[in-house]
Amino acid sequence: MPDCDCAAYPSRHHHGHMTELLSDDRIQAALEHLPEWHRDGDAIVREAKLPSFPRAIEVVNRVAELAESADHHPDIDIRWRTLRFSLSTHSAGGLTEKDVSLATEIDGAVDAVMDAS
Ligand code: H2B
Repeated sequence: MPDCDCAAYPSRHHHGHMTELLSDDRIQAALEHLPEWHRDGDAIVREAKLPSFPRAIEVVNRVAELAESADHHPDIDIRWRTLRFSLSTHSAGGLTEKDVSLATEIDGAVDAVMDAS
């Protein structure tokens, strides 16, 4: 696999390498597509309230699988049935496309468990 498929992107829409720090503008643009998320300094954060503690843990387990697959891991705070996810790329010292991508996947996990509840 090439380590970049830059050639696939028109230059105006080039999103850079997954591990590059994002500009403030790119973070703002990404958050427009992630309405559940807000920026908190070098991280993006969302909370999700599930119908029960076991359902919340189900979300955590799904996110654990997604994080392992991506080799990118969120901070997770569990308070009964409310979860708080905080994403940042520690190796880069801030936000990268990896965080945007994982945020999208976490939304999918929350929605799937909500729909099953
Ligand atoms: N997760 C996050 N959020 N930031 C990192 O810098 C990071 C990670 N580094 N998961 C990964 C694992 C690194 O330790 C491995 C070796 O790629």
